[in-house]
Amino acid sequence: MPRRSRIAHPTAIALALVLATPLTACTAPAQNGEPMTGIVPAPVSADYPDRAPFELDETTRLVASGEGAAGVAETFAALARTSTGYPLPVVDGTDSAEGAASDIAFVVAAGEAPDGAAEGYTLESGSDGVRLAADTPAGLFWATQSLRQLLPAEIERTDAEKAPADGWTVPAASVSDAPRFAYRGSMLDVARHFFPVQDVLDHIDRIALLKLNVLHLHLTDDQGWRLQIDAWPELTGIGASTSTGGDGGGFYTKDDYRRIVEYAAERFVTVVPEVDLPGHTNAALSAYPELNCEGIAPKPYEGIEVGFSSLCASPERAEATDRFLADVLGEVADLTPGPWLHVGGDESLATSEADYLDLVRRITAAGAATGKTVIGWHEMGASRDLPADTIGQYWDFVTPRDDAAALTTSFVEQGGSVILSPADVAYLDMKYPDDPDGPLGTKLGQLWADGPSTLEEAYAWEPTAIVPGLAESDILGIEAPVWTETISTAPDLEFMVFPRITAIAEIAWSPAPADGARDEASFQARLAALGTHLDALGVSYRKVGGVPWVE
Ligand code: TNX
Repeated sequence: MPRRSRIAHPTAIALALVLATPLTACTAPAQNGEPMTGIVPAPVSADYPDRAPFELDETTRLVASGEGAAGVAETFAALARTSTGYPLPVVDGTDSAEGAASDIAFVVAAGEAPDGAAEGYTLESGSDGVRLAADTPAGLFWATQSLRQLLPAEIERTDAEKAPADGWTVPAASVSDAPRFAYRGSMLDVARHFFPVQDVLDHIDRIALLKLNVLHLHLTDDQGWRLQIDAWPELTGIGASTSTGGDGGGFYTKDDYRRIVEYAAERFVTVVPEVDLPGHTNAALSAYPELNCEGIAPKPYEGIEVGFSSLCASPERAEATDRFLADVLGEVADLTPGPWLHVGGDESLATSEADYLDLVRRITAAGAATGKTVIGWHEMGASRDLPADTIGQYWDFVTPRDDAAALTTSFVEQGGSVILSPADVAYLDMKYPDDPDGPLGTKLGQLWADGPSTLEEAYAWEPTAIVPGLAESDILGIEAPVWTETISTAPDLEFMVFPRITAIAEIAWSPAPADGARDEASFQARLAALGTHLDALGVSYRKVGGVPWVE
């Protein structure tokens, strides 16, 4: 086969930056002892032998073997066929011995993942082919995300007119990988501003590239109710008509929502729906007078205050409130194949302490009655009546203030676990620092969580060092929320989310650094390579300082 010239394309330049392999070395150069790769989040181990690369060409076949492998290969093919224009047939490789040098093998089989890790995988590439292997389809899918990042950035292009890469090569590589945490989340607030289905699908594709496996959708808040509920039609009839800033409303029909869940599942992303209760409920209260203690519906709300609304705990409203809880949480759970149901519980400042404890007991019981494992923001740890396994989501700072740490350990004491979202480093709606193209001084972003917030801060924290007494095994995972009071368009969302979410993804996936210090230079170099993929995807990320972005 004629060798195509490998003229530098942006990814090649970026990879050259990070790989820059001396001719005599058998692995890529180490920086502070860590091998450099083009993959974000950093794999557990990755070697780049000084061997000829793999060349994907018009004869390449995707050879699938094992349960679920063909589906993963098809998802990869859908991306790569568009950009390469090659047929890339998915063929059954169960009985074939040797693949061709131009083939990519997709293997699901017991014993393939390092240490049997459920989401682990191996990736081998070179002039004799590519082999992706895992114990589970999920692991195999994460292998394809690494492959995606090792290919030229043009692999992401969906506009066929754009020039193809000068050679669809993958450097010779040997990767062995598995995640640190099982729950690696991105939270999107679709309540303060509504985001149409396509924006959510795009977001899912981008977080999957980073091996994040949870999309938490904050579906309800004071400013809007965003999911059709058949038993309570005015939740969307009235409650979905508004948003923050008077920017109009919107909601997902059940079919819309199923489409999101299905698209996510194809990318091994679990959707966690959140119905925020008992505070953050003005949209619901405005739709149904009987949910209010006074029996009078408040006006819809379009501001950015928090902590002024509450479900009613009084016995006169118990029938309506409990029916509301059972209907809403039941219908949401029915739309949810995943194991988790988030019931909020944060900032219920208009609820007395006694009422809060009563309502949390009823809310979490109604959540657990659906068969799902309940998640709540850390304030819910004030209750000692939580269903077993209830998960607390910590949103205070890297250094806990007030009683945030005690409220969080309460979940573990009651048999549950914890998701960490320290606001000062993991809230992606915090402003970036001021610089010529930064949004300080614009309406984009907030400052309350010790903002502004940098990429370095998003990268520099260690999950086990936040809440004293929490063991690694008490931490289900970490999550980066983006609240959308100030964010109303997909480009603005992308600008706030990227690149800081890549730091959160690396903390969630990559091993804890042995000496406690993350290798920022390695991260920044790999992020520059990833930037070329984000460019090809059309993501309007912020080119923060300190990263050698490829122009
Ligand atoms: C806090 S922290 C909130 C949200 C706001 C966000 C803005 C938490 C669980 N709730 O209601 O949207 O700050 O950054």
